[in-house]
Amino acid sequence: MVSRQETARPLLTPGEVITIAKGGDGGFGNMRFKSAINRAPRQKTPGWPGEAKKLKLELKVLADVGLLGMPNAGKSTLIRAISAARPKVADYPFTTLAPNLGVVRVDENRSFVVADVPGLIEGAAEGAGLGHQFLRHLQRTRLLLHIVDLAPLDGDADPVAGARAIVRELERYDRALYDKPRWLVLNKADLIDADERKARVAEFVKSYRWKGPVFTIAAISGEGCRDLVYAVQRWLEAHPSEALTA
Ligand SMILES: Nc1nc2c(ncn2[C@@H]2O[C@H](COP(=O)(O)OP(=O)(O)OP(=O)(O)O)[C@@H](O)[C@H]2O)c(=O)[nH]1
Ligand SMILES: [Mg+2]
Repeated sequence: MVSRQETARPLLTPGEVITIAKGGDGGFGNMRFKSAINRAPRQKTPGWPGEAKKLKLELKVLADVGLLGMPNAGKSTLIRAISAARPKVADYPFTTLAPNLGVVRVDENRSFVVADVPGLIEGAAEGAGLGHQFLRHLQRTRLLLHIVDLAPLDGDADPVAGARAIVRELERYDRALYDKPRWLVLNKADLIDADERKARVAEFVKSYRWKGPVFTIAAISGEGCRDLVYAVQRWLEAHPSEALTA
């Protein structure tokens, strides 16, 4: 048997109905054979079977903004700080095992949705850590926030190398995801002395060779989060979502 893999179209609106497999046909019954000389026909045709297909259904969450980062970077802490979502936060990697959505209410009439996904590590494409299976949930977002722990507890950890590794994984997984607008969010600023912060941020940006938007926050206390949230909302309003495709 020839196995054929095809991608069905996405279901994007509630209640949407599509035909995936055509139903069978019952064939002709005796009425069809009735005539003046054959008033009580006993003929029929057997009909034809319907199509049978094996389907793999995939759920992709819909969010405006996706959080991307290494385990422990503070993604779940950030979503707790800016929305009513209450994902678990803990000081060990891979606390988040499934995506969480949070609605960020900027004011009475304006809000956006953020998706917190499990952390990503180098080698995810080969299945390291939780692999990159959750990255598909970022495919429908419009803006990615790359959360980086600026003050890792492990003094030998290099945040710049870590940030590069994540972006490499992103590129390997899906070029379109890599090309999405991405902002750098440097977290855990509270762990750095106030008079050192500016220099540490500048040093990071320079060695990471980052030219895009950068925000410094302490998700744990909410410091800097308001500016970030307002900037995101403004950006989303300036870049209305295009029609959704697969
Ligand atoms: N000091 C400080 N600690 C923080 C900050 N943000 C997060 N943390 C701590 O960092 C640890 C990891 O935070 P999480 O929010 O669980 O990190 P995560 O990125 O969601 O991690 P995974 O779900 O494992 O990918 C927790 O102990 C948090 O309390 C911050 O701004 N400052
Ligand atoms: Mg988490």
